Amino acid sequence: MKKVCVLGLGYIGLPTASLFATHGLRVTGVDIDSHIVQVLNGGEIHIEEAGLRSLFHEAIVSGNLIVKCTPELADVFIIAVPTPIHPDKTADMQAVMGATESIVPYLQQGNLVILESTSPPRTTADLVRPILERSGLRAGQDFHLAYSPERVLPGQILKEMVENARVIGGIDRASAEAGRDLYSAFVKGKIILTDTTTAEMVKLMENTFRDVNIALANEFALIAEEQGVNVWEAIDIANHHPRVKILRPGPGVGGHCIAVDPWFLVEVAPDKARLIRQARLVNDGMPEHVVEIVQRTIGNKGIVAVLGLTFKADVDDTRESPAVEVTERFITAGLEVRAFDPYVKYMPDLKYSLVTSMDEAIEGADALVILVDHTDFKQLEPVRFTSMRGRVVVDTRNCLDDRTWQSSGFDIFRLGSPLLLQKA
Ligand code: SAJ
Repeated sequence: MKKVCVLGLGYIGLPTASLFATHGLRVTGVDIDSHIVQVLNGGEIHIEEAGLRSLFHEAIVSGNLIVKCTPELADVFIIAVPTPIHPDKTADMQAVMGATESIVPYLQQGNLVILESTSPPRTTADLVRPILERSGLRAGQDFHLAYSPERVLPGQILKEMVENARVIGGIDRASAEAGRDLYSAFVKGKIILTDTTTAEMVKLMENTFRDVNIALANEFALIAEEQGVNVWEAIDIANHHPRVKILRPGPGVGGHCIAVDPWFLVEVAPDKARLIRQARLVNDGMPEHVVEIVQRTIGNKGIVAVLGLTFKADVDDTRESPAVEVTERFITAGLEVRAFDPYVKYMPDLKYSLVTSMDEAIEGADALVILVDHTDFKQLEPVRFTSMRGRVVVDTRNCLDDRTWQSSGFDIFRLGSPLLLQKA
């Protein structure tokens, strides 16, 4: 039975380790954070993801998964650690370097090493390979080396990890094939083999494609506001064209992937990546725009009830969330904030109050601002909001029905909507 050592037990590493373990491989899950290791060894999980808890339990009960702080001898090493960005928007490769270095003492002839972390082009060949070769072993000759990015959608990780097509880039053909043999233990989607740098580019291109297209939707929203057009209606009509699929505008782009990955292309090709950089700036400008909308309605004084803090609908993840940024900007502008999100019970270091019910958030509020289109928020009825002091509602996600709210005496201001003009 093959033994796999998975380094990094976060949103990608933990499901990956659990899937291998429940498909008959012996797995050692490694995380340098002793708290995470302690939680996992206590039978709990430290992240929320549909189906993960039961899969992890199954893996532990099978006896195939153990969790510890340091690597050990194995046939395969998988690196699934975070690659955040520095404040200057360059990639922070510390975790990848640290994880790679930790493998070196355990690397043996015939091993396979796979990097899964999203990384700038050439990372596997130019950063990971030289570190591993400090062992005295040569990539391609003595051990296999591959890059295989994870492309799963938070909220659907387990399903997509199994069903999505998977790209595996090898330092040579044998490395790519070794990767394919490994992942075919649980991957049902097509497995496509290529070289390491192509696989790195593929991952970055996918997320950049989405970022640029969201930026386009956001730019349309800004133009529509000025032109007296409801961008949501316009997008809906345009999307009837067989070759047009415009995405949704919103308060910005969050999460640890789409708001980050395009910068890795800007970093390696600053002169070429002009559109990519501009798209990032458009999306990063949306939180400020939302604050301006609210300021145009109630000025810089008053209580704002914020609905939604996560980076997107129906997840509990607030990392790089534009909703959090908007809320912090309200505080800086002098507004008082009461925020409610059914998925978020606790956030450290808050400068505003995170309340535990919607009623608490709205009581006495001058404005209601919807920042996330959680399913729960799409059926909101105005009758529930009579305890507000004001009647201003700012909908940044096109959740509410204008007519219902207007006929109940509310002023609806929708991102990308002409109503903004009428009230200005
Ligand atoms: N968003 C919009 N408008 C849209 C779509 C999304 O404003 O029309 C916003 C969301 O609200 C959110 C952000 O974009 O703030 C990102 O959300 P997302 O659902 O587009 O993507 P993520 O970050 O959850 O997951 C992405 C996925 N990549 C692609 O769809 C190309 C996923 O497949 C990747 O595995 C993941 O990044 C990753 O880990 O890289």
